[in-house]
Amino acid sequence: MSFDKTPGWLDWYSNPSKPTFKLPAGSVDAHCHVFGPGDTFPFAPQRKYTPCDASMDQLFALRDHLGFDRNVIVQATCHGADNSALADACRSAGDKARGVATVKADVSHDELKLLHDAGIRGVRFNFVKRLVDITPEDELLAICEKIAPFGWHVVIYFEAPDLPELWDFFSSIPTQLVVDHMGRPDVTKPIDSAEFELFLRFMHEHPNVWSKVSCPERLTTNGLPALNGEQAAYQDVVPFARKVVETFPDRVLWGTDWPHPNLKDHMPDDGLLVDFIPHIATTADLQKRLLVDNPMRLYWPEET
Ligand code: 0GY
Repeated sequence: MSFDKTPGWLDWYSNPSKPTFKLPAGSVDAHCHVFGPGDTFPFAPQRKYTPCDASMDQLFALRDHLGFDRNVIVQATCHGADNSALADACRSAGDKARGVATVKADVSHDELKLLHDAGIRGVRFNFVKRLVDITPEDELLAICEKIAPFGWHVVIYFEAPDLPELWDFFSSIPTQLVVDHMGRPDVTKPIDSAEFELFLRFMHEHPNVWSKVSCPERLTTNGLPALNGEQAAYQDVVPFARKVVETFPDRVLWGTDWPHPNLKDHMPDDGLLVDFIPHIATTADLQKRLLVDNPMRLYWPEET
């Protein structure tokens, strides 16, 4: 089946630079996606966007080019609850990939077992209204019960203004809970604004909550400033990500977010994104925890 991309769609960067920052051995890109290819793994009828293709082979080539050892591949909303492309990528990667799926409340134990055997270790609950029709909380809690026997965790994607109303529901989730992209802070607000303070309090009060300190290219309002010596790209995001890394060094993860769905003004060079890391994790110890120790503990516990 062939698909027409959403008008204005930006394709992933085909020739990323080699990062200057040398990733620690065993680093994990803990947030990335595969899209199709649409003729093999059709996009879901209920999707809110139609992307370009971004195959597992292209993802694995990027992994090797950037110097990562492993990937955590997150089901993208354009594939709905059909996890075929994700499971195929995880299986094909051998032990070098784990996955986070999207499932419905009526998913069976046998279906979950197949996903587990492919390498899936979590489910994603999405609260971003432009991406999904929101699933009722009772259905999400039913999913939590079904994944419990597998020891999976839950990944949540929401935007900062929605945290107050979601707080109680998130608090009721019994598993480890991983927040995508720091709960999407508004980086034009001060770092000590009530909104970001609430997010930090959420992490303080819930020892089961982790955060991906990913997506500066999505959170920035400056676009990509000219690189200037030691200056980081996406500088307006640096204080936020650095604060989370330094406050919760054992509960942070990092990922490229390749192939970067729904960016509107620019497509990042993934090599430059890797060069962002030492600006938010400023010591070798913090870098190793962010890129190796933490994702390994969550996704490959048998090897830690
Ligand atoms: C991300 C962010 C986005 C999209 C998705 O699954 C998705 O479609 O996650 C977004 O549009 O903000 O993490 O990839």
